[in-house]
Amino acid sequence: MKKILVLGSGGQIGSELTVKLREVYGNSNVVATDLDVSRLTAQIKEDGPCLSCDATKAEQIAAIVKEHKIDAIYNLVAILSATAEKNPMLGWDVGMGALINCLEVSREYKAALFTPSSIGAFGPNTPLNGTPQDTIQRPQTIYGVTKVAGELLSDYYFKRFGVDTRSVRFPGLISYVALPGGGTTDYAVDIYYAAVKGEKFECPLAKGTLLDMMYMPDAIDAAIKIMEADPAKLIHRNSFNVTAMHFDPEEIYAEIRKHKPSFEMVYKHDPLKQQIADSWPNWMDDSAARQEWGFKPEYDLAKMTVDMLDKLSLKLK
Ligand code: VAH
Repeated sequence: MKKILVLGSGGQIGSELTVKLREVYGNSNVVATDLDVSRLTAQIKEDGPCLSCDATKAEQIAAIVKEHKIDAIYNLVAILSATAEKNPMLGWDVGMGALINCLEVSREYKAALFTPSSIGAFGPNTPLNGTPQDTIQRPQTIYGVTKVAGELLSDYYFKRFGVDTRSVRFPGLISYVALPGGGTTDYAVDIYYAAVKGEKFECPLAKGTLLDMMYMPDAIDAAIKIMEADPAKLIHRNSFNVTAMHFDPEEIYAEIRKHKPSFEMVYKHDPLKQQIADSWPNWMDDSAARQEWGFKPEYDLAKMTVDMLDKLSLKLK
């Protein structure tokens, strides 16, 4: 059975991806790591191997890959868009430092490597509606620059050294397990928490701000499915557009009010997040992912809203 290393198991994606990987490959075959292991959920700590790992230090990754005979690395280490914009060098050092280390270790130990990209890899002169798989990418955030650089480096390592690198451009991810941190799309998570807590929600993005979004279960399935895909069928590798829905604040607000009619939202503009969101696609064309490796999300806004409200009602009671 494959041995998997997850870098960033304490983050929004890692908290759920690690659990699902253990279901697929077996608890003892998935090594969960984070810079701060106290961030790991109790379930992840109990179910399988957990280690501290600073992904900006190549020797720490290499030691784990060697000792555990790792076949595939999921590199989830990044500083998200809005936070990185406040500290660009941190965003660059963490995002690119972790990636180049993973690429070199993968090359040396012949491990496959998954590193998520993002809609943040596009910029204001990218076609915003039906954003093509192959199109101009001139992002204006340091997060976006690291994602484009990451896509190019990952493709380079595949072509130059045969490293099995694969990636998807995630939209905004919505989940109830671990809170996101410092993302432009985080409002789409925070709004559900406010609704369940009975609080008025202050939306940082303006009415009409369309963004691609995905429920975390679909993101987790996509991350695993692409790594299990037949390499002979992959025309692209780094990185596939994937999306499940797109909406603006009014649409998610209206969907929640179907279940919580008294829920209130007001707008409290965040200029930085608005500027970032305005430079990202309204919605992407993800036909390449669907054709080359069978990407097929299960959740739309209505189905996600029912599940988010149910799960948060249990979590927050
Ligand atoms: C962010 N949630 O907002 C992340 C993501 C597509 C957005 O990369 O930075």
